[in-house]
Amino acid sequence: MDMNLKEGGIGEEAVGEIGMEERVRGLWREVRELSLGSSGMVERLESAPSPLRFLREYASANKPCIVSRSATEHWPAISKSLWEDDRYLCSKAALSQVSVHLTPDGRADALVPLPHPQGEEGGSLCFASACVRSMSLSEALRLIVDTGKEDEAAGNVVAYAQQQNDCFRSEYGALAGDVDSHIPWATEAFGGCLPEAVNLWIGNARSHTSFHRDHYENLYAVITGEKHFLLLPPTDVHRLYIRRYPAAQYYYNYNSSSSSSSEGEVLELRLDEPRREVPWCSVDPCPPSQEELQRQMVSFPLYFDGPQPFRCTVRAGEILYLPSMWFHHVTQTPHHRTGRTIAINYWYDMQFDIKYAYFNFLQSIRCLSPTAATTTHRATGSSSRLVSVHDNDNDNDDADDMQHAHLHTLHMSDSDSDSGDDALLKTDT
Ligand SMILES: O=C(O)CCC(=O)C(=O)O
Repeated sequence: MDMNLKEGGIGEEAVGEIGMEERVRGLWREVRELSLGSSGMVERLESAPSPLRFLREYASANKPCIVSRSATEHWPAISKSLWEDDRYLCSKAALSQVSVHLTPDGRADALVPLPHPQGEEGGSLCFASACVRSMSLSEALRLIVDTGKEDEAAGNVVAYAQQQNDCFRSEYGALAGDVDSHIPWATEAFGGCLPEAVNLWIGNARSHTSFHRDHYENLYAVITGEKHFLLLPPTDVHRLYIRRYPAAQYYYNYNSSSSSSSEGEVLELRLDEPRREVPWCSVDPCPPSQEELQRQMVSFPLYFDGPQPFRCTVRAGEILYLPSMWFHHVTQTPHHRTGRTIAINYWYDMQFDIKYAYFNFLQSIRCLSPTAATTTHRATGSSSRLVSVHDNDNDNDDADDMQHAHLHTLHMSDSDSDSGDDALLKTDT
């Protein structure tokens, strides 16, 4: 293991900005090696670890792992494949109303072009939240499959059931007996506290989740289909160019004469009123076009020229341990017959400990040397400052707000409501 301690250790020379960039790059290398070793692969465990092993080798080390299907084989949702059966789901949860997130392209809680661009210098992206509709589970299941198809019939809408407000224990209570209510070895390792939230995710091939991080320890179990994760350790924070974007939300425009959606309605993006901003990761590793990829590669060299993110696929029955504060980007391959991916995740409170303090400190420092920054600046031809990941001075607030921004739509039960969720958004703009 090349720990690079000499180069990365406490140096004798003063730590100038150029030295800082090199040191931060050294930190990326060290953490990668410590997290995943030389294989660069997320470790797979054949069976559920003991609480002590999980605590020592993974949770305390802030290191991801995937636990094999043997850990969930006793769940009826897995052993009897209950959630592959629409008739079972619909009869069991006949009275359930569930929240479905609707976007034109499957990218909710993501950066998209501003509804009314304000010129090149004003920035052209905003942070878009989905239009959230409440509907019966049978309607939701049908919509998710129909809108996953890449053909005309799908229209300009993608449905993803991904309410993250403990929805499994509220909206999907009828299915509670099909899975464990918590992950016993994780609960014990985390001091005996039950999960803070348990969420269900029902998506299709077009549903994406953009790069973000959560202040939770995440045990993420796939029930049907597959989920593909890109993972970056918290120490790679500078590589994602967290910046503030105006917040916006999709609404249905019933008066539109367009017939681009199957119902003759069209999703319209509107900036939030009053205006507010959300700090979010600028990098999109799977942009919608080649042109956009080129733009991203020029604008975000620390991501595209740096070490690859860890990639892993979580298959049906497997559980990914996604440590708190790790950045993740998620796509999915639906089950070949049902056309859906279903996953459940258990969010446990994280420890706000010394690691958290270190991560926040790291985020608060500038990483790119002035030379590199000038090069980047010229390459993009943009007047925006790329020296630092931040365009304001209050970096630790950004760290907190990104999590809150991710959650903010998720606490609303009805998208058509304008009801505020600002209590969750502590943006200091
Ligand atoms: O499954 C997804 O699309 C995203 C999962 C996620 O972001 C999470 O569990 O925190």
